Amino acid sequence: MIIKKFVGKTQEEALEAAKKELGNGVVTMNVRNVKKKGLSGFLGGKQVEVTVALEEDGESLKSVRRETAPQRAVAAQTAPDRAESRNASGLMADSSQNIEKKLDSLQNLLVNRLQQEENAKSVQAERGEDEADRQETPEKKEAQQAEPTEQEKFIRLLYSTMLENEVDEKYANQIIGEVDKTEKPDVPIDFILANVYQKMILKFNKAKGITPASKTPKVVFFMGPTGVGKTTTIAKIASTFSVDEKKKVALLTADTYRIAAAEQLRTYANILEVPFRVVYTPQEAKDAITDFREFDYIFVDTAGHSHQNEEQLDNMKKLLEAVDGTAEYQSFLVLSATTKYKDLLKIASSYREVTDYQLIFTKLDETSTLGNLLNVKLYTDTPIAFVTYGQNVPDDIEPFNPQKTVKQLLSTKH
Ligand SMILES: Nc1nc2c(ncn2[C@@H]2O[C@H](COP(=O)(O)OP(=O)(O)OP(=O)(O)O)[C@@H](O)[C@H]2O)c(=O)[nH]1
Ligand SMILES: [Mg+2]
Repeated sequence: MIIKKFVGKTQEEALEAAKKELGNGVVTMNVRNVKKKGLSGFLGGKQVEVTVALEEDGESLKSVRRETAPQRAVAAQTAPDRAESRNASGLMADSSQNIEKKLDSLQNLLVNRLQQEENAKSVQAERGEDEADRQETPEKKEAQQAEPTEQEKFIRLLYSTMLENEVDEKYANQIIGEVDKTEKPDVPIDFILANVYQKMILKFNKAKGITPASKTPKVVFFMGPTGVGKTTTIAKIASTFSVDEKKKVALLTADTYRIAAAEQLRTYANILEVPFRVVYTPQEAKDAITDFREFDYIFVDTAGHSHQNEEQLDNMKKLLEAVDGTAEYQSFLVLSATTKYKDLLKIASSYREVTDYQLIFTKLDETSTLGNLLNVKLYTDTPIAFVTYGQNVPDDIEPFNPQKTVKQLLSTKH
């Protein structure tokens, strides 16, 4: 694994430099704002620093082992000099030490827990020993030899932490299985953690998000079960695009099942001062899109469906077909992080029959386990574009941040 930092005026610029140097396979591990060096920094000049990782072909802990603990201690001592050196493209020298620092708190948590479990075990063992024969028996010796190594214990702990966070056993096994167990005896624990962390980030992949149309307008559909937060999410996104990015936005609702639903979106449209229209048929949707052809984005709210209702899913299909050919469109499946795993899979499958989509997860504030984000991503092979974490419009939404989520998936609540 190669870990490097790149700086640029924007995140995109830094990432571009990373891709130029390391290729398109780079994974963003961390993003932070940094002060510019020199006078411009003193005057408040800012830059964005992106830490990326690249997994080399066929890499496993085998290659990580090349750098053993004593070597890394030397690297740590020389790191300040290395961090200062830059090449012409603004690239900062490799500093895997820094990313380890980021993971430190996570590691401390996990190691503490490992320690606690060990202590509990040894107290139990001592109690047992008092009563049992203290003589060394062959069975005892064998048991001692089979004692797992620190690394094995740590991997087990990572695995059980994933399960605690409701990552499907199948996927947790897959991730842990990719960490080469046979080569681990003297691999430092922080490398195992960095490796698992990076593998999980890779699994999440990057969503395209909402992209501009080559020829305006871009029509964006939001679909999903009832009450997951479709309308609220549209309001949050519409606000970002129209207020922050100064784009021309129009809102449509095809949710004609409930009068209140249309009124809810109309209210948001009024606040944002953007046009709004209710469309009752696919043809009306088509006409509205033609009328709003000068707009950058048309966000379309749809009625909450039961994924078992064939007729409603069919109506959704007809709506998309009507738009196809009139304008470029994208679809988002809005799912609540509080929905049961099995139901999420059923919902994701039935909407897949309707169209391709990206995912939005809502109500992250209402659950303490985020395993389903990874589970549904891997089940659908569809990246997550946004997450929402509260009822506040427009604040409680952000583009999906895999780094943050993976840290949560590897964090223990004990
Ligand atoms: N806690 C929390 N509540 C949310 C979030 N997003 C939406 N809500 C709330 O969930 C409820 C339903 O939100 P709506 O936006 O009306 O959901 P919908 O999917 O449009 O619902 P239907 O149109 O009835 O299918 C509202 O009370 C929202 O404020 C979120 O991220 N966290
Ligand atoms: Mg709604």
